[in-house]
Amino acid sequence: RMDRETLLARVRAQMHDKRYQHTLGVAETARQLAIRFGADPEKAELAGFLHDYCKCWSIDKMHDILVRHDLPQELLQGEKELWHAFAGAIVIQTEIGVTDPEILQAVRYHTTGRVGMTLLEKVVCVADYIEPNRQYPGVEQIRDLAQKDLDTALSVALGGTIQFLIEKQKTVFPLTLMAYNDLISRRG
Ligand code: DGI
Ligand code: FE
Ligand code: FE
Ligand code: FE
Repeated sequence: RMDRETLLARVRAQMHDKRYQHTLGVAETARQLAIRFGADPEKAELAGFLHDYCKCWSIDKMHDILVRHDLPQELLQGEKELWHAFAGAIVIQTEIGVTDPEILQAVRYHTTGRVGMTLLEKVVCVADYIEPNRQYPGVEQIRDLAQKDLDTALSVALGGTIQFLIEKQKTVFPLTLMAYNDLISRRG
């Protein structure tokens, strides 16, 4: 396993300063959420630190990765904003040496979510929505919910994203919609 200095420098080199500040915020927030809800804090912090590894990569560079790993056609034909999550899960294996499937899944699904998300996946996804540098209408409500109810925080967050996409007349990726429905339909 790569030493901490090298890991920090490697991630730092992939992105501009603002994105790195967000990355540090997600890592710390994910660690705190993991402690609160009983996930592994070390895994949460690492997944949070790596979640946007490819976010600032060029479309071409991400596209190359995705076609070489035969990902679903609907992903390649769809919204490019989603690519960094799927590319990231591949690239952190080869460039960082991450093998833990739980961490890889948390990175892969941090943007869209999916049906049957694990606790670690939820922690990273919610941390991405509420880390201290995030500012958008409704973020305070999601921060409050994340103090006690992770599933509700996540369903409100995904619901807000879906609403935002509809307002902008953008496509909603099937996984995003299915993740939202899954969380809502499981509510007791
Ligand atoms: O990478 P971040 O900016 O930290 O956050 P993210 O990975 O959660 O989301 C990146 C973008 O992806 C965000 O602007 C919203 C967009 N997005 C999320 N789900 C969908 C989506 N865009 C489309 N078109 N469809 C989706 O289902
Ligand atoms: Fe992201
Ligand atoms: Fe960027
Ligand atoms: Fe992010």
